Amino acid sequence: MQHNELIPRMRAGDQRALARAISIIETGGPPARALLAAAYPHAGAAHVVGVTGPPGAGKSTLVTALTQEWRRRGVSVGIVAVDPTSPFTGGAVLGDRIRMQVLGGDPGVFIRSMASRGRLGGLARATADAVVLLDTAGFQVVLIETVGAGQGEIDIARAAHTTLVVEIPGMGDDIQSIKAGMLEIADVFVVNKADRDGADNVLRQLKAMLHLGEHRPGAWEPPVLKAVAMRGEGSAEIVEAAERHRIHLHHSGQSAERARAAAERELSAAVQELALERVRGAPWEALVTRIAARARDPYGAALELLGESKS
Ligand SMILES: Nc1nc2c(ncn2[C@@H]2O[C@H](COP(=O)(O)OP(=O)(O)OP(=O)(O)O)[C@@H](O)[C@H]2O)c(=O)[nH]1
Ligand SMILES: [Mg+2]
Repeated sequence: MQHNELIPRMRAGDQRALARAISIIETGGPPARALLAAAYPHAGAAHVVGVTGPPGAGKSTLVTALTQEWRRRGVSVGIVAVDPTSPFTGGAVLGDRIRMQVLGGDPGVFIRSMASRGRLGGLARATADAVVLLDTAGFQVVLIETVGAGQGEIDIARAAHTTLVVEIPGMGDDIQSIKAGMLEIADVFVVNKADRDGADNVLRQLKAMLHLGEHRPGAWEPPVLKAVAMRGEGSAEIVEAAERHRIHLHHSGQSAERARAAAERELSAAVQELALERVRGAPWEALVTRIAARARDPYGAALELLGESKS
């Protein structure tokens, strides 16, 4: 299959073409950029929903349940499960596959696990580009599952229009598992595993935490919703909250604002990636050695690499 055939094919619903295209962008480099350039004008219609939370919170189970709910409503769903762990263990990826198996065989669903393959710019870049491809392929909702562990994952979540933060009872009485950053990015809180003791406690604490923050009139108030993802309970309310949030973004003008902020991040990341790629030649290792030995300073070395004279 020629590269330039991939975009029309995946837009016609060919999932093999889409899988191939995502592999190309995972690898990165000029073929990835050519593909993305061809895809970009077609993207922008999907509702991108991030699902993040601590390991084992039931994110994959929830993603499966939400997908089933959206499918009942006739909405097509593309899923990107991001595995920030070692590409060699594959454990989480395998778990996701098994968990999401029930979705197999539906042409309105596409599932892809992403692992870091050493692409410059990392997993966050590859994920953002994969989302563009799913969007281009016509999926109306694109779900991104990430473990809310570090800055990289928060960056991934930031690329979403709507971010669901999943919490569970039994992580200690206080919800310290919620990092400040997570509180900021949450548009909807989901207390999953509500079949367990302590769910109402977590619910109350989250609501109390949210009330502590300042409330501006007309601002979005993140709802706190209970779920038993394993049994699909709460899925309808969560899907509805996500859709309400999307409408809020449009009516409040935040859609346009966020699109600009995203465009700025994209541009800045692209400049970084291209600049790095351009200079990753022979002198790199030698310069690193010299900088480590304080025989060279990083800015001077960077200017030299970029071919500019020192000023
Ligand atoms: N009791 C209970 N268990 C659940 C519920 N939802 C998921 N689980 C279980 O929690 C475990 C972890 O579920 P996953 O969906 O793999 O969780 P995850 O957050 O995707 O995990 P990682 O991707 O590895 O971080 C599984 O054994 C699920 O069956 C629920 O609502 N109640
Ligand atoms: Mg998972």
